[in-house]
Amino acid sequence: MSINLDTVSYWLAFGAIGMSLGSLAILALTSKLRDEDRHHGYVALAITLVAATSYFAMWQNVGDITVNGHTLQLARYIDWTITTPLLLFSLLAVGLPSIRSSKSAWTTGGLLVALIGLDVFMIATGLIASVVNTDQQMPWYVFSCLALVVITLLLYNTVYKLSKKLLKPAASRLYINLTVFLTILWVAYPIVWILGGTGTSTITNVSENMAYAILDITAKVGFGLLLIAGLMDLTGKIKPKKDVSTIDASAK
Ligand code: RET
Repeated sequence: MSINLDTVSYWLAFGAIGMSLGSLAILALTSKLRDEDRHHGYVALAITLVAATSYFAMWQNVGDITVNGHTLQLARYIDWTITTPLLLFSLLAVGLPSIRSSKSAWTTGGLLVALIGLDVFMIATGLIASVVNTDQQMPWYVFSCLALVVITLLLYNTVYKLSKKLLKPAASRLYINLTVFLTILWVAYPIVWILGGTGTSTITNVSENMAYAILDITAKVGFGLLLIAGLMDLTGKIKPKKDVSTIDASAK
């Protein structure tokens, strides 16, 4: 069997295998977390399992449609609609105490709802930009980018400030490190979109699929592993009591 790096199918198979192996690694690490902290691992696992399935679907050309002369992979947009809200949930679950123990349950819940609402709006308007005629694309692309800007501002400003107020420094530091990691990757998506077949076709179809596969594996598997490792490190520093999660034990 020969492996040809210069095909779309290679990068889709790479994505499916990467997400599957990543899921196994996340499962193994989750089993090492305390019971009180396992929810973080389950969310990370849900993210990589959805992505593994989506890559398998794209590899099999399930959900491919032809728009303006190029192939649009609907499975990507379904994947992003499910996994990006889960990623935002993961971040907030590290950056803020649980609603039960928090003095500001409505603030936490409100921020989560606002972030997820903006995120679904970002993916939906991005999908509209991908299917309308070329001369109608720009406003939808701009709406989507604006949502990404507001999400980033909320994460760096509102959520981080609250995190510093409610949690000990070691915990809010973990939150901001993960936020920086994730937002740098997120900003690359609209760049790939505009360079790829959905936008200006500046890069080849193979490069576009390669870029998304590498970004997706880093943003999902890389993020999940960093989150779990960071949490284990925090547990060592905070030394939480039984039945109290590490993040709740980090509350000031
Ligand atoms: C689109 C196109 C329109 C403009 C913008 C986009 C943003 C997409 C993002 C996707 C993130 C995906 C992740 C996947 C998980 O691993 C829809 C490409 C702003 C930010 C993180």
